[in-house]
Amino acid sequence: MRMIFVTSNKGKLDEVRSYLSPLGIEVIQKKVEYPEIQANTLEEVVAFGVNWLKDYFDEPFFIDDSGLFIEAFHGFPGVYSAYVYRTLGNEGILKLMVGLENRKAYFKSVIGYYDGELHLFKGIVYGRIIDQKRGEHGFGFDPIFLPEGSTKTFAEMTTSEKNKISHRGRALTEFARWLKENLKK
Ligand code: ITT
Ligand code: NA
Repeated sequence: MRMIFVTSNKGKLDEVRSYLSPLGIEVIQKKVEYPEIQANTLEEVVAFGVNWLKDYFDEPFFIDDSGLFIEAFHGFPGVYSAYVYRTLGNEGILKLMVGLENRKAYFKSVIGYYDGELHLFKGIVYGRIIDQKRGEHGFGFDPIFLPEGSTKTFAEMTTSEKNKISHRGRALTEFARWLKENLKK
């Protein structure tokens, strides 16, 4: 089957394809800019986005909204992650964190799938922000994030290694499980 993924982020697309194509799902990218409201949670951002997009397609589609939540900053950048990545970038985050002992952070991903109604799938991965970038793979904040129990940053992992433990990989696991249950006729 084929499924529409609305995103402009190539890194997300690669991860989603790597996860779903072995399950027989062909992922079609659509770059439709949808409004990302300033909300308190990723779930609200996703719900608003899906609602805005739902009349745009005549077949099921999904979106992914993600964020990096840093404990010492009370969860910032969180829902503002895309803006902060564009403006401060990894170097900016590292500078803000110089001298901070509490390096704890987590990534969260919320997938919103629409098939006439909205279904949400979530994944979280805990870890820490290291003090220098490491690795060339992945995208976004991957070079500064060391997941719990790992010696490699996300940027030092292959896509499939990252998918096994990442926020998005976990959300995709939930999504795939749901599809398997609900698409069987
Ligand atoms: P869309 O078109 O799918 O909305 P986006 O890049 O705007 O793509 P988000 O709104 O979800 O995505 O913004 C999240 C920000 O966090 C963005 O700057 C990403 O680069 C970053 N990010 C999201 N997932 C990440 C991951 O798995 N690893 C590293 N950084 C990530
Ligand atoms: Na976005």
